[in-house]
Amino acid sequence: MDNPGKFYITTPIYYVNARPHIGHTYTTVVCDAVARRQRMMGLDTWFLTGTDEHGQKIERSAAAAGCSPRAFVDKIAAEFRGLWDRMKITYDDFIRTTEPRHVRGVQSLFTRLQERGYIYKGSYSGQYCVFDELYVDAAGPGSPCPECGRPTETVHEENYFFKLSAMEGPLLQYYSEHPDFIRPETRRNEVIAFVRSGLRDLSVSRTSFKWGIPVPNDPKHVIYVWLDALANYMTAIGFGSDDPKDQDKFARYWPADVHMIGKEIVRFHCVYWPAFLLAADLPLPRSIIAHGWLLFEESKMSKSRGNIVRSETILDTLGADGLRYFLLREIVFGQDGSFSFDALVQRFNADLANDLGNLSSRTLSMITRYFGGEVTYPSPSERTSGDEAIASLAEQTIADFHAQFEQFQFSRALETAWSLVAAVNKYIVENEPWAVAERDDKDSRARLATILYTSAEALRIVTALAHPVIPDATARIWTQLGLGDISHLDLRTLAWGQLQPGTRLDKVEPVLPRAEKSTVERMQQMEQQRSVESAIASSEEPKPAATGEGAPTSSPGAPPSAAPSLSPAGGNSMSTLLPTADNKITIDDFLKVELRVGEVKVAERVKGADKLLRMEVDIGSEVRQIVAGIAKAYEPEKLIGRKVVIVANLQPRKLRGLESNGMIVAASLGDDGQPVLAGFLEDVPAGAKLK
Ligand code: ME8
Repeated sequence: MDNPGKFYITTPIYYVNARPHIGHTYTTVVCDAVARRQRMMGLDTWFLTGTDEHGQKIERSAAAAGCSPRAFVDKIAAEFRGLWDRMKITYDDFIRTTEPRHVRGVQSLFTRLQERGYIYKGSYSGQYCVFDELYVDAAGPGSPCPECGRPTETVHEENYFFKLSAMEGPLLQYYSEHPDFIRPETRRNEVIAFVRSGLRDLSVSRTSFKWGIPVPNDPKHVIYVWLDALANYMTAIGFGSDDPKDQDKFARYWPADVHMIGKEIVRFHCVYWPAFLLAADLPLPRSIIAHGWLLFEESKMSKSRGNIVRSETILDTLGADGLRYFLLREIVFGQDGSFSFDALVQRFNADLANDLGNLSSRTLSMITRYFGGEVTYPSPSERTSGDEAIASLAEQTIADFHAQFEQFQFSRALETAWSLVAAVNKYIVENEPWAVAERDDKDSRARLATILYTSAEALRIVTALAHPVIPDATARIWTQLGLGDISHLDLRTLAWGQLQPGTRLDKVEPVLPRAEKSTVERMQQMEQQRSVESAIASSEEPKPAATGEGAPTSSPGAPPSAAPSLSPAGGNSMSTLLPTADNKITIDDFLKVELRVGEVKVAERVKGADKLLRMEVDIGSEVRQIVAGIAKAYEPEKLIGRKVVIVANLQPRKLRGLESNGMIVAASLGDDGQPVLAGFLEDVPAGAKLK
């Protein structure tokens, strides 16, 4: 039944309880690069992404934001989609679990499992983690969830159960017969150990909330979010539809070739999902590939830790190619990798602006200058060993790049391609075409033509290979090479010597300009601004006590969070605001805090207190004296005239005998809480209120 010429790849469907960040972008870019390349390799490719929109977590986030779940999920799903469009993600479909096609498909899967005797009714009394939508065994009231550390809630529910215990043997047999089903090997071993340790039946319905897909014929229950969510991979391509066109599509693409996921959701994909499919007698996906985490300041970047970086910040400064290249080149696929703005800008400048950008602009402008913009004719007889070396390195690069990319070794594949770029740049320097051009004899002219042909042909090959990763810049280089639309390129036939002499170049323009030194600072400011905005506007939960977030058996265990947090510098924390039982404050509580823009008029050190600065801050209606613990991070002179955010309605308090009337808002970084003042990119007048 399988169609060998097709390739179906999926990302996880992302929760819409908060906005996307570069962790989500990472998985999506990896899948996009793979999908683009498979299309260029002639495969009938289908690339699916989407959003996971049901469950109590989302119901509560919507309530906290003061809107209906429907309005809430519509807004965040649109943000994901908009971001993927800006990132040049070529998804073929975007599934939302609130769509009728999905609801129908999930109900059909549920009924199928029921009819085959794998679902029965029972009851559960015990602890439940709302965040992970998980029942927690052997935990007393209020005890923390072993996955995320948040307090569990006690529930008594009548539920439908899936006979997961019956799937232990079939799963183990499947893993052993399909060694490539779970990759990498470490994850496979963890999963096998987990299943061997014994499986208990799984509750697959909930009555404690409403925001979900009703169980067929028993609408008091909604279907467990993970059964709902996992089914997206099939419902999006027509599972559960009566329409023959949908049925054809399902037959054409199922089973998926790759489910790409982060390592924290391995258990759901490698145990529950195949168990549901085996029970339903449906084909299993070919492979589930779990990558590592993007870390920021040593801990997993996640919305709940509050240490996220938004892709928009990078898109606004470096563009999609810069972020795409960095994610695939810098992070060794499968392992955890750190993100930093410094590393991002360094990579961008070194590899893209300098290496590829220079190769492209110098080669194409010399062809324009010396040969009127026509690709040159290499001399057939007088090839030097240097010319030969570039040609054979290029052939080797094509072979190695393909093999490495196929193995998901993106970083190595790009390293391979950039070795060719470096070799050609060196070749150009050594052969000095600009000096050869000075000599006006026939041999020199032939030599110049060969050097420029060799450089242009190598540029063409790197451009073709890198296209799935940096689609924009490569499409422009391709056009400038006179080759038209790169989307027609067939990667299978890529070989040395295909660039036709005589081809007319298009207008030559720089494609990858260097990022200025100030880019890092600009990005940091933008992130700061965005985190102030989202701390104020968001419905995101406060940070939990950090514990491991985990894969099946022993959790991979993130270290305790060293995440930056937003707090007023020098004292009280915002989290002391009237938290309710679930650690949330109401909008009314929030509105009690008066946040205003202030302009620093005077700033000076406080004698005998090396951390404190005394400031006079204009908040529109008056000038306030504020004492803040930011002296180690900021020179007083540099603060004069700076716009800051202050909490204006705090009771005055005395610090070193000085009355402080308000607090300045700052991010607090690292273990020593180094303050970074919140600010604005646009000009805002002193006194403006934040809300
Ligand atoms: O788990 N580093 O959704 P989610 C790398 N709805 N990848 C990261 C990351 C990080 N710091 N943070 C997130 C869910 N990701 C479920 C999935 S699928 C049927 C249901 C990526 O919004 C990574 O792919 O929490 C991870 O598995 C996924 O986003 C989790 O997204």
